[in-house]
Amino acid sequence: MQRLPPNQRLTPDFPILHFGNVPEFDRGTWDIRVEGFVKNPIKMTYDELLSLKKTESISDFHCVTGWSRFDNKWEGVRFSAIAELAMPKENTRFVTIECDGGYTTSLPVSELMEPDVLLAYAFNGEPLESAHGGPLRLVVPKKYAYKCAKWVRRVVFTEEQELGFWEQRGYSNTADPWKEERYSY
Ligand SMILES: Nc1nc2c(c(=O)[nH]1)N[C@H]1C(S)=C(S)[C@@H](COP(=O)(O)O)O[C@H]1N2
Ligand SMILES: [Mo]
Repeated sequence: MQRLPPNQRLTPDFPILHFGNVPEFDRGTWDIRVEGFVKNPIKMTYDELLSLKKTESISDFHCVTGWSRFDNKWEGVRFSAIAELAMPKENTRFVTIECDGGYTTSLPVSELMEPDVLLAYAFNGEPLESAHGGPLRLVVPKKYAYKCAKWVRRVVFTEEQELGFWEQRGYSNTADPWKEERYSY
């Protein structure tokens, strides 16, 4: 199978791409909230997050603007492990991810439960650089990278899907690089 999705080009670099400014990280006050349609809403400090079971996952990264980067070594907590702690209610089918700076994206719960989906706090064995989303970013290898939200602060389980930042601006909500789902029209 071809490893590069259609009309992508491989880059050895790691471009930095985002809307707005890189937020400051204060380890003492930072927290991550997991709430919405869950039985057990969670608020965790950075240290509490690091105490959860750590998972390493090597995956490829595909930006909708056309670059792809292979073999990214992410470390963090599996999304499924976070969901297990928060215990989504029965009718919960979607998740909105909210970030410092106001960026959002959303995905079906089923797609986030894949074992390669991480809330990542380290990259290549080092704490994740703030420019690349540190202290915490979502990694969803099977989607275009605008689903890989940087600076995640809030994970909200919902019944209906809320469209994310780029999804409200004409980008595909399903974002499958293999089907070249770039735009919503
Ligand atoms: N918070 C936030 N996350 C974001 C974005 C953003 O603008 N804000 N841009 C997305 C897009 S379009 C891409 S390609 C990747 C880029 O990640 P990188 O800068 O680590 O390469 O971040 C994604 N996550
Ligand atoms: Mo992107």
